[in-house]
Amino acid sequence: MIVALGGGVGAAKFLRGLSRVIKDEALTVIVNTGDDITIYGLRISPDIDIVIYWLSDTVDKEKGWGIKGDTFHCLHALERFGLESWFRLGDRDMATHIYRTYLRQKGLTPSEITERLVKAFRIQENIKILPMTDEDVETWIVTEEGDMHFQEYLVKRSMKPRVKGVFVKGIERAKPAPEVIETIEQARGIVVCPSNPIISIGPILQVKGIKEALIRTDAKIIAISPLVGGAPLKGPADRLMRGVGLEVSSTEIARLYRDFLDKMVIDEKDAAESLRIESLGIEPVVIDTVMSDDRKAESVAKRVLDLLTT
Ligand code: FO1
Repeated sequence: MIVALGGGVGAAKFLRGLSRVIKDEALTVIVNTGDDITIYGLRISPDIDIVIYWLSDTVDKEKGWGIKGDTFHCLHALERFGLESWFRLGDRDMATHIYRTYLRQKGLTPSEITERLVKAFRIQENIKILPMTDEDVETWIVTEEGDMHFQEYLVKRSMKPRVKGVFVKGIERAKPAPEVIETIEQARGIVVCPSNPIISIGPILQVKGIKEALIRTDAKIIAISPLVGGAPLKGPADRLMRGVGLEVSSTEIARLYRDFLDKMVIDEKDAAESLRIESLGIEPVVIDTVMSDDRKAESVAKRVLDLLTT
């Protein structure tokens, strides 16, 4: 069994590639839920939904999130009542959030709801998606203009306020979701997806017991850096890393994962970092990590699978 940890568009693109090259081997994806937010009373779990939409080929590939061909009639109708509409929820995407909220009200856990969504979107039988925890957690950003939810910082404020820190509300009482720890212990290989180390992987590592399980497991662990040429292709990884006092580099990300990491895959443009990564006791692997289409995502995934075997 292969296990992947991730969240966000970079992870989902990679996982789509992996799902196409992994054949029948079991793949379990442990997904960040720190990006979750409640809007109009609906619980939205962007990282879970992004992975589901990519793996079921329903995603809007241009944006990287949401459903392809979606319309926004409901959102426009809500604007009539004076409600804010900065978080662009499409009509079909809204159905996912209504269904999630309906099941939560019936008492189902996020893990149980995710399992139903995976079935409904007809994702390959060998793939399981687990939220990192069933407790509600939310990543907040400390900025010069006050604390705000990560989605407010990213989407409403377009990453403009200067970042001073990051915290995950509710993380102290978050237990790993069922199967998370066992899956890490039983895996033959683990991949840390090319995701933001602060707001996508960071919250997963803060859930009680997950980091310890990664240190304990016999599985080989490989991370793929989300940086290309020392910067993220999209998103706030550089602003957030700088904001919490880190250097923006793949070496710094390797350092964050050094307690459990065996190999670090970095982009060709960052090849010069190889020696620094090696000096951390982590094997650097230099490839073209840019996944601009399915074929390139498959080729990155194939290389990572080979690295887990050798
Ligand atoms: N990202 C945006 O930049 N703007 C949006 O309006 C937006 C809406 C949205 C709705 C549902 C969903 O599942 C994701 C959505 N995202 C949007 C993406 C999301 O904010 C982030 O990409 C992830 O949280 C990063 O992991």
